[in-house]
Amino acid sequence: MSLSQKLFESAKKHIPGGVNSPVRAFRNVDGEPFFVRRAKGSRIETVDGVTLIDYIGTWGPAILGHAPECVIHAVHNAAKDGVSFGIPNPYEVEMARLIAEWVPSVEKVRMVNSGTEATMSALRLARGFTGRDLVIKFEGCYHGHVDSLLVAAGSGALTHGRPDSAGVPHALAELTITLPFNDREAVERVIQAEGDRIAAIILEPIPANAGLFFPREGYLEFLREITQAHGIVLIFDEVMTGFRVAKGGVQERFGITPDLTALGKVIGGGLPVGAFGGRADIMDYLAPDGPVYQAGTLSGNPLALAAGLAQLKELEHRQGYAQLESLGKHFEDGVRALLEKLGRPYTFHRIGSMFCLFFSEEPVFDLASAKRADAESFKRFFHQALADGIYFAPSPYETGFLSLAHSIGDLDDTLEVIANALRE
Ligand code: KE4
Repeated sequence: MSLSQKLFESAKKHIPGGVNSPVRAFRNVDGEPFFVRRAKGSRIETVDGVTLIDYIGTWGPAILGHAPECVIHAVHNAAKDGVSFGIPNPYEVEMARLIAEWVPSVEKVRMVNSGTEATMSALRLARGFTGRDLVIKFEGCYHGHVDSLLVAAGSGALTHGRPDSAGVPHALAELTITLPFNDREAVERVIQAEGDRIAAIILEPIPANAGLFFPREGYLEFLREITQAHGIVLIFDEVMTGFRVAKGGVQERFGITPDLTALGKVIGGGLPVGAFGGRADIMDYLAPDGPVYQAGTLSGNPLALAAGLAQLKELEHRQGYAQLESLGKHFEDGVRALLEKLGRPYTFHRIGSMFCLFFSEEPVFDLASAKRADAESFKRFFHQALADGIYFAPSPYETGFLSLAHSIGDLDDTLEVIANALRE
């Protein structure tokens, strides 16, 4: 029995499913998780001494690679002066200024401790600001474990949602309308029917939690226009894409200005951080100035913000986005050449340092098309790649990440492993 197996048996005694977040349990690949001892750069080392090239990067935060010196140094330095205050501290002012500078749609921002808190708070704020109750979300978009957003599509395209998790009251799920992504008519029909009751539309502008797929030409612009016309708050959930696909996220790449943005992952440098921000007239509805309550003991934690600031500054200093694009292009060219050579016309998506290989020969543009990919082929591919030293996400409904620590050699070694895994 490996040490990972022993640890997993022990973990299951006191942790539900043996994990502190479900995706880590490897259920989507009929497997059991390994346990990590340490991580550095592009590599992780398991407790059994196996080294793997990591393409998850703790689900997005490790954009510089694991344990970058700048982050370690910043956390060490900050910790010497105290690990938590619950009192305003200079790191908060600096982080708010940096976010407002990098993400022009953000005039004011509040720090929280996770992406879930960011989207949950943005939703409550939109409801408080508009005085309306309904929200629209999209199938395949994941916004954290927020009750109002763990809602599946109703039976018909127009009907209100039903809970997508036990514990979410029907009465609450009813206030969420879940629509297919990239379907303009569905949005038009709902807004025509109930536009004056809708507080917000929330979406991942590039969905990355059902694999990675893209908005159709003009779709984001359409959502911006129709929400503007009906006084509906447009919320971009950029927890994954913010500071990842560009300094200013998807909204910079597509030139769209949402009313509110949820952020997380990269801005914490691996420590627990989320944020939500946007139009000052909306943000000023938050307590203590306004009537919408939102709070957090560890919000603006000095260690977490020191880590995030160090990571963001290093990213800018190294002109990281140009490098990530170059690494991503090299990887994409390699994968596409492989798929061609092996006669596997699978759908491969990439934007910057985010990528996803669908085991499907069809176009993927929403959850339904993503679900038509072959999950069994993915499972075999995942386990073969892992056996050959490459750690991809243990689910076909996730996105892979490159970091500045991935070398061309890493990518070329990975391409050889992919070729072998595709032949299985
Ligand atoms: P957290 O509460 O997990 O920090 O963030 C929730 C969240 C919100 N919005 C988007 C777009 C997200 O991708 C996430 C979390 N992403 C998943 C990965 N697909 C986190 C991994 C996990 O759940 O363990």
